[in-house]
Amino acid sequence: MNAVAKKAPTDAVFGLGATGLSIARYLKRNEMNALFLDTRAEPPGIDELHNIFPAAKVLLGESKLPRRIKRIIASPGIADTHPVLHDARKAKLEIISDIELFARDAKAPFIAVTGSNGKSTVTTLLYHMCAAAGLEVRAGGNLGEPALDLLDGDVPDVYVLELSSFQLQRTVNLPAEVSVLLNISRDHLDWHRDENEYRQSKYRIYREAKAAVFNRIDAEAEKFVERLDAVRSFGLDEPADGEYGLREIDGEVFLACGETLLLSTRDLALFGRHNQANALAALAAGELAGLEMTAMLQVLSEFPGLPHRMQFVCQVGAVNYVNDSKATNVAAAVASIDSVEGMLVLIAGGLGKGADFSSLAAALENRLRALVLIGTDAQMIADAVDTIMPVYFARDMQDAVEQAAAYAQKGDTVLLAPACASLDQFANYGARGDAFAQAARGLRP
Ligand code: UMA
Ligand code: ADP
Repeated sequence: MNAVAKKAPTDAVFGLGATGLSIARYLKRNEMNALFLDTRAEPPGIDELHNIFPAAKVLLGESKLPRRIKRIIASPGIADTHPVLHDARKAKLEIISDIELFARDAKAPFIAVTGSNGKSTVTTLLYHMCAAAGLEVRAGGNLGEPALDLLDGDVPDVYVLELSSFQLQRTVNLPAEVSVLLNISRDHLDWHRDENEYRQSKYRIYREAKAAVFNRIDAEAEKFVERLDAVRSFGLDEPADGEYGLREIDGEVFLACGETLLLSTRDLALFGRHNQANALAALAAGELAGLEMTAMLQVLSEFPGLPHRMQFVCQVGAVNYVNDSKATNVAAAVASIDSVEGMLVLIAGGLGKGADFSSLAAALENRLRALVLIGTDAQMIADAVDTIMPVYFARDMQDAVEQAAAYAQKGDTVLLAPACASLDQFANYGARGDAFAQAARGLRP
């Protein structure tokens, strides 16, 4: 054992999922030690942790604050109400996210992206735009590759980080080169104390930002960016000078900056109105980051979107099957419903995270052939949309797709847009989308 390892650790790493392991690797690279804890008896990262720190002290299933700890680096999935974090706050310990460590150590500028919906799409667009403009770029954070892993290896020209409200809430200093807040709608009320706390954690992205992109429909966001010189807004209305928005000329709709037409929405590879907003936000952020417009427009004309986001799966018996498993909250599901033309059979349900499902009813009015519900909060959705008929319940995804196929008529779309998290029935939204696609491809015309 070396001298570093012998010292009692003063850091506790809470959570042994993807983030916890990236923190362990980061501490190892920096010759720091820590104590590790996870509420589960068999957390997913335990074997990998032992590879990184063979002699690590690990407390499993623990709900007591370890002694002699000065700081807790907490994984995003653990809510602030957890007794360990509650006691840590009482003891005035520092509680930080992996993003705080990233921001302290990053040797290249970073663009930070948050929002209730569209984060992954915009983060990925910006990644491709930076690459197309000739920059060395690495992207991650909530997107998948944990932020601290991005610090391993050569320093790029720029990082692009997708940030969740959980990560932002525990980040003290975030001096992003450009901060982007796409939109805010109700979500994660099973983690945040209330909607206001959730909103404030999103606005937090602007606090130390050097430049900012905000959505024009959010008047509160505008107040947070007033102090900055370099600000761009985006929206789906007509843009004023220096703003990003949509302009209609002879029935054709263009992405535009002020009076300048940039790209016809027909040439945008992404699909749906919400993705026009995402494209505009990415252009605004790219401009503030100094990217060339031609390179950015090229990306917009080619990037077809990420898997499980409005992904066409197949056509069976003249019915289209579309996988939007990533629509994990109500606003996202409404955006998907609005993006589909014609009548639809909607498959929804899962873990509702304390959502209010009533706005689904308005979006589905005169559009719905049938609603097929799955998962824990199926009944809650049925109760909230009781003006909508007909509603059916399914045992699992296979059953849901088979029922949907039976209710769909020629020309309809069967849309998976669950408005819920997947974790009651699947490992993640990807597994849910795969189950939908597999069931749809297995249908007989
Ligand atoms: N958990 C426990 N006990 C623990 C620690 C975690 O039960 O001691 C549970 C959590 O409650 C949660 C699950 O384990 O249900 C995963 O939590 P985690 O914090 O360990 O998650 P990671 O594996 O580190 O993944 C996290 C993000 N997940 C969450 O914030 C829940 C991933 O975003 C992200 O890609 C990854 O860090 C790398 O940065 C996923 C996500 O669902 C895609 N994010 C939410 C969203 O987008 O809506 C915010
Ligand atoms: P996030 O990373 O924030 O979850 P994604 O880019 O993965 O966002 O998109 C997830 C889902 O959210 C999409 O499948 C779509 O249903 C919806 N969505 C995407 N962008 C927007 C937007 N700008 N406004 C509303 N809904 C959106």
